[in-house]
Amino acid sequence: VKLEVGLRKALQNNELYLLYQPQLDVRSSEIVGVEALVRWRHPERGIISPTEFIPLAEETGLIVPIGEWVLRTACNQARLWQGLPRRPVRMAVNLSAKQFKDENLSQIVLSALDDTGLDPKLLELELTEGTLMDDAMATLATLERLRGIGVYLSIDDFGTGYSSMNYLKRFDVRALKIDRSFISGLPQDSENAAITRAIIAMAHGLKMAVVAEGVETDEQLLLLEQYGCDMVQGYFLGHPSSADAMTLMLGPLH
Ligand code: G
Ligand code: G
Ligand code: MN
Ligand code: NA
Repeated sequence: VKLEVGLRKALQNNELYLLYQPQLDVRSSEIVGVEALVRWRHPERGIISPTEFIPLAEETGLIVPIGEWVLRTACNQARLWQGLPRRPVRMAVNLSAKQFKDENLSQIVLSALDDTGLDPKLLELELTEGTLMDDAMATLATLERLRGIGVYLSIDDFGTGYSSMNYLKRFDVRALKIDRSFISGLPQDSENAAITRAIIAMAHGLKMAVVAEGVETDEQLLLLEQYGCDMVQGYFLGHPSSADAMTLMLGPLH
């Protein structure tokens, strides 16, 4: 209860902030995207992880205003990076189920894009299998509206939920993010290797790109390159970092 009271005030007290983790294109080794990850600087308890407060935000409905703040802050940052003398980076934002089911979602996304001037194709919305499959008919309509805006859609934590292949082929989604639990045992774990290869083959067959999450070693990166994985994200490529640190990492291309 105490944490909930604090979370209600966290937004107005400026206690939330975003970190950004790079996503690299495997072939070019360039940073092609970043994922925004929220943190809470609690006045007494210090930094609180989203694994602790996002579920609370979901339960209380606070996820809607918090999610809107995340979206606007991330779009604003991406708009700044859009002006760098290099290829612009896509900004990935995690959407929770409550946000996805909010009837105002497309309005919220549109106004975040309009107010910041960010190119819609530079905004990626990450959805989980659970969010998408819960009410697949409603999902089809929502995805269509979001695709109409021109944003890039991806499925996060892929492989950990319950995806219907029948709907997967009908969802207009651009990328699958392989959950890090499948990557962590590579290259030794032959079962995870088989699953990873199968997800990559399926995604490519459906004309989707694949991002491997949780890449922590050069061996994993090499293996994923051999498997034809398109993009990688993880501590080996870069930890979640402040906007300033990420600006330095992005730098000019040449
Ligand atoms: O950054 P970290 O690995 O601690 O994130 C833990 C979990 O919190 C991940 O599942 C991540 O998707 C989720 N998360 C991080 N930032 C956000 C956010 O802005 N919105 C939502 N809904 N989830 C987030
Ligand atoms: O569920 P989602 O994929 O959005 O979660 C992203 C979370 O994964 C972030 O909180 C981030 O801190 C964490 N993360 C990112 N890279 C790595 C990694 O290489 N290893 C581990 N263990 N966690 C990672
Ligand atoms: Mn994510
Ligand atoms: Na994930």
